[in-house]
Amino acid sequence: MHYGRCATTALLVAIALSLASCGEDDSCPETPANDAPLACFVVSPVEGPSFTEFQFDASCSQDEETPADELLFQWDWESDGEYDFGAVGNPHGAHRFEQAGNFEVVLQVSDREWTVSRETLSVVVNALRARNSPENLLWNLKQAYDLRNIAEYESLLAGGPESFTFVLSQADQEEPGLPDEWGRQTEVGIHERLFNPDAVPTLSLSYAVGPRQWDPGTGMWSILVWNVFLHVYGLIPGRENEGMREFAVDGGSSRFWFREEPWGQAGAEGHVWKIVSWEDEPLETESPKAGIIPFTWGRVKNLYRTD
Ligand SMILES: [Ca+2]
Ligand SMILES: [Ca+2]
Repeated sequence: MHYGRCATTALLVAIALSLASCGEDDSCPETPANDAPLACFVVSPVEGPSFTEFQFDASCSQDEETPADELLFQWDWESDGEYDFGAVGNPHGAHRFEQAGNFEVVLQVSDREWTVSRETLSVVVNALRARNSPENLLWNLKQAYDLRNIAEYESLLAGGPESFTFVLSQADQEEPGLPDEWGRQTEVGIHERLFNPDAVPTLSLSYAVGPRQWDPGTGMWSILVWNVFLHVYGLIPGRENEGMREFAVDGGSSRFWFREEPWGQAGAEGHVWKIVSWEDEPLETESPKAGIIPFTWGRVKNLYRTD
């Protein structure tokens, strides 16, 4: 590890230490240099909902002097400076993040001289949950609004075009021009426009989730969401000349029906739940805030229909 020259007075000592080549020209051989390892890893997936098990593979790491199975791999999942997991010779790590956010995962690779290198990769934990319960679907539905995540929204309704139906409330159906119901493609098309931040700069949704109820009529579970507050401020397709308009659902409620998919779709993760239909309930109270007209969820969404 040092590169000094032998002093002449040290020559005999050096010979006594059997450093035979440290001889006639008064110079010691250089101790072979130890290069730092190359820290390298891949992660899969790079993005996923909370509790996704991210798999980290550092087997692309290498070192000139230390065999791969003697390298030490240590992981700091959230780059707080404390290594959370590590082992000699095992380049594989796995971690689940409970909280949503962007995490910088740090890998430190040490060779047998304890020379280290680090590599950092980002993973994104989004606020979505595994679809293993109706309640999680309703959580994800709200997140799809918050994140304007049309892919998640569409996927939530992915029971198939025939199996998803949105039914308007009786009050809505009495409005001229409103259909009795619409299907998945209409629902998705509406949300492509609602989630467009250029057309709708302000969009917020909140609701309370009630208990599961078994509906023997349909053979499905249903859940009433209540205290629905949906606030939309934006341009309405076909009526852009009116400028930005403000619409809100203020204390509405809707009922969702769910179907549990059989084994196979979700593999080892368990059953997957899907939203089958969604029925708008009439507003029980008319409670208009100043400047905001109360609407049911369906009527607000109907503003963004273009078909
Ligand atoms: Ca090395
Ligand atoms: Ca840590």
